Amino acid sequence: MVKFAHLADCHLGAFGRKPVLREYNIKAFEKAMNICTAKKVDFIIIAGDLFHNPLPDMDIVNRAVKIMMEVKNQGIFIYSVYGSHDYNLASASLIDVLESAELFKNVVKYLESDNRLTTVKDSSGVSITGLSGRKNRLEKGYYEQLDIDVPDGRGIFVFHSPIAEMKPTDIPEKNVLPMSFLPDGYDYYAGGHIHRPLINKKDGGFVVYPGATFGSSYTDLEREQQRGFYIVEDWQPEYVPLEVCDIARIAFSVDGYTSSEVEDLLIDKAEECREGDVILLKVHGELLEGSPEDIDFSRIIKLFEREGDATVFLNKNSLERVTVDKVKVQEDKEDEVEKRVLEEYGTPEGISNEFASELLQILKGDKKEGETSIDYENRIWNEACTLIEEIKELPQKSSREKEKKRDTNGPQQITLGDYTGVDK
Ligand SMILES: [Mn+2]
Repeated sequence: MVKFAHLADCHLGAFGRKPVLREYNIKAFEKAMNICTAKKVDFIIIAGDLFHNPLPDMDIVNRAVKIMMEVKNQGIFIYSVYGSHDYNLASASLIDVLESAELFKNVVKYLESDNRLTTVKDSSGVSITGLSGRKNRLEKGYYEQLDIDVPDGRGIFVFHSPIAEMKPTDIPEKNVLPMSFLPDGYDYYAGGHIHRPLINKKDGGFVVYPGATFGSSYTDLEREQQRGFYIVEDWQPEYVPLEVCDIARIAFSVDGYTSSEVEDLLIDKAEECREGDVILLKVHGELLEGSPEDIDFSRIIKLFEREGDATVFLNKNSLERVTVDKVKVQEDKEDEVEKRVLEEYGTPEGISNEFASELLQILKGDKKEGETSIDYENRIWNEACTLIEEIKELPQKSSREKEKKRDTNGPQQITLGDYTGVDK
């Protein structure tokens, strides 16, 4: 009777600028590997996004290698595919390096020349076939032309893509793959990419997303859900929860309060709050009077931290000052909406609509395949600075304020604001 573990989306190295969360993340992985060893699984499948970047920090790599080495020394093999985060088109990814070191086996045996996907056989007799995930669902083309040697006997298909029939509502519709894309004839479909546990069936086989072992973004942590992986015994998946810390989620609406009232209320809340190793504090809504800058958030955070017993993450992205005048525009295209808003709302003195629109285009730029978050932020930042430099002779109130803000708070401000989607 075969027994294997199925994990995905470990994202080791995520929360690069938040060491406490980065540590919980790798702890969750370590715990999962220890459970796999204790339960004596035959092998382990990691369905993509083992690492958060194609080339993660070396201290994370070192820890991950040690953890996986122990598993290997118990005679347990790890099989993996690339995820959208650890795939690197331009050069080798760490996954390739670790495969060369025989720490695990990449099961994507794909021959580009004839779109042929072959299978890897584990010593238990189970065949494992895999296909990687790519950024922006570039793997879709592979599925469309795929030619697979469906294995005789028991087989597992490993993939890293969102399946339309299992898609949670907050994942965008575009680029999901229909379940019919998954090749027929497998006993188990080991999925990755969706960061929450989901289970379905295709013919006789289970289609499973174990979800993230911890999570890779604040959005992940904000979701109240289980975190863990599956152990599949005799083809029946059983969920194994992983708990490494208590997360307290506090949402506070400022609607109807002035900025000074909000400060007092949050201080009271902080004094009452006694729970959570990690506190996600979300302050949202529209102030009755005053501006978000009037609120002393650093003092509030210190109080919530309870002298270091908790780590606090503040999200005040949807906190607004008293509305000036809401602009109403109705256009079909995104570009047209932006253009109309700029026309109607206007820009600060000395800033032309053309400049504002150019800057907006830069700030909206997508992350490139294989680009790390830090490289991405730096590139966008540099492109924006270049544009700002170009019009330096003009009065530069808004851009200078921005520079000042960045100097004092560092790029962390940007990361805190990163609430976009599962896989950013
Ligand atoms: Mn992922």
